[in-house]
Amino acid sequence: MVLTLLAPGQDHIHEAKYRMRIIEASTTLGQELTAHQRGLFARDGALHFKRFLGPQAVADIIKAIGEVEQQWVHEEVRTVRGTPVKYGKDMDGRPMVQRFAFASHYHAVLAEVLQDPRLKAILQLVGDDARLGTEEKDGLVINHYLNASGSGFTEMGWHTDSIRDLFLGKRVGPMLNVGFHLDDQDPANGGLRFLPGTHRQGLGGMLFHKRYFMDKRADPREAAFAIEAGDLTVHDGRMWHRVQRSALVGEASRRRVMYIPVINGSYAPKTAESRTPFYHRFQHLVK
Ligand SMILES: O=C(O)CCC(=O)C(=O)O
Ligand SMILES: [Fe+2]
Repeated sequence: MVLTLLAPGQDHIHEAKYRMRIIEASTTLGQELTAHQRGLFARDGALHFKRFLGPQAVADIIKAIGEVEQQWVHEEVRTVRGTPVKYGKDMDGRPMVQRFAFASHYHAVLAEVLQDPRLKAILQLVGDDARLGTEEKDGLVINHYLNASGSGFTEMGWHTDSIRDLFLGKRVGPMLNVGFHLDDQDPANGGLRFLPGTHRQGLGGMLFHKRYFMDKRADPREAAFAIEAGDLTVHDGRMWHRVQRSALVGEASRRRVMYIPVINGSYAPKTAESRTPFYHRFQHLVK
């Protein structure tokens, strides 16, 4: 079943008159993925599991993120293993971290989330040799969006995550991004948008389907998830996606989500000596 609602598109009013597809949540995540779950992922390139984390776990994670934030603000951490940290100002004018990288190395609570045995079922989508990229790519990334005057992170233009492999001169290998959602997100107000099926587009589509990060316009074929805090999502790294700026402002627009990549193939850990990859020079386009 496909649910629909009117997209907000407040930035692009002329495009707002289409019905956005909401990808229905799949059945609960068990020890193994069901044939149906695998089928949905093969077709759409995305899956949504409700209530993977309970309210207490979400609260604990948010507290842990706050502690890491305090430490990084205090120590003026600019990059972690070569990946830039994004800063902004919170509602009260205090500095805030809006994009963390390799966060699981900075708090036991964040490391523990990644030990959850249910994540093993997700690895099956890539294969027997799949692993969580806690040391690779940008590790555990935490995005903290806020639609307010001091914020440096409100939206993100169209992109695929796999393009980074090309910039690093690597073959585009299988890659998933697993998202732990920490705030409710009514898709009518903004949040993640993606083009189902574009993970099957091949290299040409991955390179040229849209203008990377510059294009922020809604697409009539885009889909979204109806997210509650604690939900888990998975998307294929080759799939086109973007983040729609919240139609709300201030506290009600706050959206926190953590992503860990699932990868296979040769192990390519980042270290304190790692240099900033070229693709991070696009960071200034993301505000
Ligand atoms: O915030 C999201 O849900 C998606 C973020 C994203 O696409 C990214 O960090 O690459
Ligand atoms: Fe992404």
